[in-house]
Amino acid sequence: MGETNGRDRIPPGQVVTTKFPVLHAGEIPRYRDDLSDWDFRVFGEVERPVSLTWEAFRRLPTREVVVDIHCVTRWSKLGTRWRGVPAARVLEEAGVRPEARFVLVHADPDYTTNVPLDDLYRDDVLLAFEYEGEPLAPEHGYPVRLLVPHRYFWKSAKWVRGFEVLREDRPGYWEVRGYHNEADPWKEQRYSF
Ligand SMILES: Nc1nc2c(c(=O)[nH]1)N[C@H]1C(S)=C(S)[C@@H](COP(=O)(O)O)O[C@H]1N2
Ligand SMILES: [Mo]
Repeated sequence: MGETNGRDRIPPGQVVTTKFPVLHAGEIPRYRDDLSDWDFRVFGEVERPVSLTWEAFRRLPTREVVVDIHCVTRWSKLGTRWRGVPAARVLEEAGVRPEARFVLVHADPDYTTNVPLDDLYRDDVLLAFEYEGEPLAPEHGYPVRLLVPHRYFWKSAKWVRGFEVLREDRPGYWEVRGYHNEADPWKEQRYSF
């Protein structure tokens, strides 16, 4: 699938790779085998702040998506297959307040990235736990990463641990360091300077 009609699937300035580069700041986090030290929190502008255990998270309905991903360092990967819980589903657990507009995504180790709340209601935005039919590799975000395929890949936080629901936008780790707030690959929104 990936390579057919590849041309119009490649945003400006990107090069297709069949490899899967690994990029992150800090060390790969390690979790207990039973993931008893893992949870997923939804907090901030919500009716019922929640903290989902691994078991509770895995009871939620899942979906599979096949999407193209685009890294700001200029590689794109076509037709990647992921399974996960729709991000919208965990927001539903917490009940988002009507004033909310943005989400600061929290991840290990001390990583954050910001997205508009509406992004998380898209069908292909997942809290992904499988890549190509296998659990995520530690270096790609095991046990769970956010997948936001319509924005540059730094918004797809690996080792994701929570959504902080906000009324006002708050820039994340790379966004305060000069990466573009919107990160739309089709508009080449790479940096803010
Ligand atoms: N927790 C965490 N997630 C992260 C990062 C990070 O430093 N920490 N880096 C981001 C960046 S800059 C990129 S390009 C992608 C890389 O994902 P990959 O290593 O699976 O290709 O992860 C994103 N998610
Ligand atoms: Mo990146």
